[in-house]
Amino acid sequence: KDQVVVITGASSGIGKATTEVLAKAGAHVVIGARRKDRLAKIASQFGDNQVIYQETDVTSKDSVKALVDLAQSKFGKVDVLYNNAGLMPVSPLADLKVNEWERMIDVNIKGVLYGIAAALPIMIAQNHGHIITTDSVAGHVVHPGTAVYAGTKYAIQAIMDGLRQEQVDHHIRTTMISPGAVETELYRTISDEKTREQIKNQEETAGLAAVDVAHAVAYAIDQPENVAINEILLRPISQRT
Ligand code: NJP
Repeated sequence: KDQVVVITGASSGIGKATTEVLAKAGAHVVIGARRKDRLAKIASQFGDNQVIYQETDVTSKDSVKALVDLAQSKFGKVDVLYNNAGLMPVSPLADLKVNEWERMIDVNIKGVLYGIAAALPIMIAQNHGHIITTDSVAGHVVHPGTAVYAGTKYAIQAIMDGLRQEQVDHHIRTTMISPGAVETELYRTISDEKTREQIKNQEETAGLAAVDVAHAVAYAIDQPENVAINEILLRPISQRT
């Protein structure tokens, strides 16, 4: 398929796996993240110009716009934007890790808004598009320690449903991919060592593989144009909450 897909947070985990699944199926994939060496390695698995990359920091709206514009200038259209970059430095509110709260808001909420701002004018002009974001089971339930992280994912639920309702006339589909535990590097963003080890152990024994989530993304993209899969919620079978 000659679809053009832009993915943020593609240097590891879900973004990397999705890049590989979609590129293997024939899509042109434009990938961004801060770790350029990782992006280069992922792109090098594929033939000329199938996967292209650019160093991207989603906390900068210019940086996100430059990534989306690269797809448009290189391939002449943007069919799908997948806002996937995210951080999860969870901790109890009373620990007052205010800098980490701000980073989660900057990446998990503002980063997604910058993606929407970059892609929407292009998709409206095309009268066609698909905006996907990685939300979470944490966009539906909160636990002690996850208040701010869950808050960012709840916020995305509102933003994406607003986007959906506003853009029906321009045929822009929206999808939230909402996984439970996935075995990725996300735990490295947790500064509290005890919590990090707890979560890491849980994920190592029971998490989904990143490629399982990638297949959910591919499913949403592969639907006929009039079918909008607005959310896919998927947990490893052993995850209760
Ligand atoms: O984690 P990881 P995941 N600018 O750490 C990038 C959600 N989720 O795949 O910049 C640009 O392997 C970072 O790249 P780099 C989660 O909330 C996960 O699990 O090079 N990119 C890397 O590519 C998140 O939204 C689980 O460091 C930035 C990527 O983000 C999404 O899944 C459960 C960036 C993170 O990859 C992908 O995370 C769940 C920035 N400023 C939801 N900051 C789970 N793993 O259990 C970070 O419900 N990135």
